[in-house]
Amino acid sequence: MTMDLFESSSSEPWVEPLCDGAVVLRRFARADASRLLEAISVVAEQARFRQMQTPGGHTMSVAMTCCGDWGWVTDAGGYRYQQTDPLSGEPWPLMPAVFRSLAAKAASAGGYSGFEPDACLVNRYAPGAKMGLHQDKDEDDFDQPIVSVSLGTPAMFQFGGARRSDRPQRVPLEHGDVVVWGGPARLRYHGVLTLKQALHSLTGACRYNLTFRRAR
Ligand code: MD3
Ligand code: FE
Repeated sequence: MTMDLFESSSSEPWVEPLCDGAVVLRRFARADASRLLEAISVVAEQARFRQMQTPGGHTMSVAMTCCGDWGWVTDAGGYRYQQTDPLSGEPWPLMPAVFRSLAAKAASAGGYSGFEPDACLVNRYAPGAKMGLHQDKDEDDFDQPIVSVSLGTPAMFQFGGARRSDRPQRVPLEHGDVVVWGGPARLRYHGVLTLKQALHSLTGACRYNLTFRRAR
């Protein structure tokens, strides 16, 4: 096989710079995907997926759970991180080792060495679910990056500017793609368009997204 043919058929991850402070690590998590999905099941046995209420009283279409020292919640009282699952009153499940190591590996590859997340939000999208444009600003230190891992069916990510009114770019995200957001990209508006009907061999009709954060 020639080098050209070899390269064009390679399934090795590749890097796509998105903007100053953000990179997409295409397929970076594929080799770990089945272990990550198994770990999601273990987390969800202890803290089940739930559709939270926004402070305005709407039910989110995305189902969520959390693991690590801090979990992100929303209800009539607002958006916040807390150390216990409001459904059980128990601490959130421990962050699985495979989550921790992938997050650190990806952050390093994206230019942020020494990333030690204390929170992981696990989002589950069924067909029809979406996430409107928002900023992630409930964390204490915006100098810490966020690492996001997509698993399952493909989604169209929206990536805006510093203001909600800045017209967003569209970035397709598929199984195993990892995005590292830091520095000047950390507070940019972002969201996910309505998930289309599709099937993935490991997740069925669902898309999962893990976001690793340093909450405190
Ligand atoms: C850009 N999740 O959970 S991850 C979220 O696919 C969230 O479920 C989306 O936004 C999802 O808060 C998108 C990508 C992402 C995460 C954090 C960011 C993009 C970001 C922070 C700043 C800029
Ligand atoms: Fe977000």
